[in-house]
Amino acid sequence: MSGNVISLDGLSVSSKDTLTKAMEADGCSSSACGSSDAPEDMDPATWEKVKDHPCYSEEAHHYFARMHVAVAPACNIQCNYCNRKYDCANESRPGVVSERLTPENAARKVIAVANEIPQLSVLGIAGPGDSAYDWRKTRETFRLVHQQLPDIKLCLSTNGLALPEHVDDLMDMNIDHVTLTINMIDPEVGTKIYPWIFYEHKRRTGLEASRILHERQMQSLDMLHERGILVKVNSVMIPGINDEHLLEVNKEVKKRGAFLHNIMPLISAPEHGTVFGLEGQRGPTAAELKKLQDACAGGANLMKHCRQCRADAVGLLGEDRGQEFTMDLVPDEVTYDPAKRETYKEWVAKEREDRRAAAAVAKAETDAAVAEEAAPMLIAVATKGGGRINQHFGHATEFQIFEVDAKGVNFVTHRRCDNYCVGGYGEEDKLELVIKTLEGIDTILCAKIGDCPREDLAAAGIEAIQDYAYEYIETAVSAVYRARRGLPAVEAETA
Ligand code: CLF
Ligand code: SF4
Repeated sequence: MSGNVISLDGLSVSSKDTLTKAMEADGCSSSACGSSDAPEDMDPATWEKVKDHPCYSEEAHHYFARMHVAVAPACNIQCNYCNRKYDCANESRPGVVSERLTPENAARKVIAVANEIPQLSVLGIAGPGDSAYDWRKTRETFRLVHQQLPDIKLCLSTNGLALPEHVDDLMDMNIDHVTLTINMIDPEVGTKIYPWIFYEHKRRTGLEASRILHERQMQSLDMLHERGILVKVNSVMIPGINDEHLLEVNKEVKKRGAFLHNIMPLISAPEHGTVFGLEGQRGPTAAELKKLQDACAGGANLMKHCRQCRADAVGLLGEDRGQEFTMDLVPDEVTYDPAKRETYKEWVAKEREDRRAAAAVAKAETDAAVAEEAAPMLIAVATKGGGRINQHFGHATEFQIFEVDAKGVNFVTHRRCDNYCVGGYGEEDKLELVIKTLEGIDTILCAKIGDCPREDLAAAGIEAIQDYAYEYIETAVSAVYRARRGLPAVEAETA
């Protein structure tokens, strides 16, 4: 087996330590949202905007982290899936936070995180209310952060109702990533999602509320697109309410120039205290979500690696290190030290080229050797990031799912599961949950796995393989596929 062990060549000793620590930090990383396009698939200016943004580039999410600061508590609409009073550190969904920050504290926290997490590339403001409605705080936070860390990308997420008034400010601040949450383009559908909005000093309900919201969202999208700001549209998939309608939304936002469309499953439970949760409105199954995503092929590019982050999330997508950076742990005085981030960026530039080259070799060989009609395989991967198979099965709280066939290896989605192995001791019921999570999966690739879980997985028809530990995901997935099809192994070049 060729060993593509992560290459730290070119880093100083202290930087290697930092990097190794970062790569081995607890918590699972990765999964996906963002364009899967590579530099050759887009114009250089767009690539420059997305290449280090973990949400806008599927490739970047293996290497770069985002953080959110919860500076914008006020919101101007009510969504039936939102209750901002609910807070649980183990809960991970938009609108949920543990502590709200002033712009000054937020800027201090960003510096503290940037000094500790070299992967940090983006600061996002995603609530816990609406970043455009609570604009004064959002703008001041961005101003303070940009003053001290000019290379951090600024990003915001909004429902769009208050955005048109602030688009010129966005241009002045060089903000080139905005997420608009658009759940409908038909106000009739909107009446089932939004009980009210607050607009022009007045609370509005029913069809009037949804019509105004729709018009303002379309206006926001048009204004951003005209100005060259990349727009990602987030839509919450709500079975029986807007699931089929989201096909129309996908077409419309593509027509209006959205860069990406991120269709997210509704997260709904009675204990969240939301209208939908209390009414028993269910979220979609993984299969329903995939069916909708497949049906959207040909429309706006889909992001499939979204982790539905908390409004105070910190770290690689899929991990949340927010509890390491609560304000009581952030020093009163922090000075930004760019050295670690600069070293990390240099390392990533080399590493992603190596990875791309290795994946291209594997793909070309597979294309040439595998019959078109060969059935695809679904392979789950345990990873902490870096595009490598580098996580112990028992430590994985989610798996990245790849589909491989004669056309190549593609990231499909991530599946979350409980951490069945706590403190090194397996718990049978949690393993059962993991096995359920992996339904339909043929093979799992991980850095290590014990005999007991391996046997239980085998009994469920899932083969667990640790022979590709620390190799690139795509090359390993391709190798497994070739082996299953009885094709000779490809000796990929080592990094
Ligand atoms: Fe945050 Fe959103 Fe910016 Fe990313 S998240 S404001 S674009 S920096 Fe990313 Fe999190 Fe999904 Fe959002 S994974 S919820 S898509
Ligand atoms: Fe909650 Fe966001 Fe909807 Fe406001 S726009 S109600 S913060 S989900």
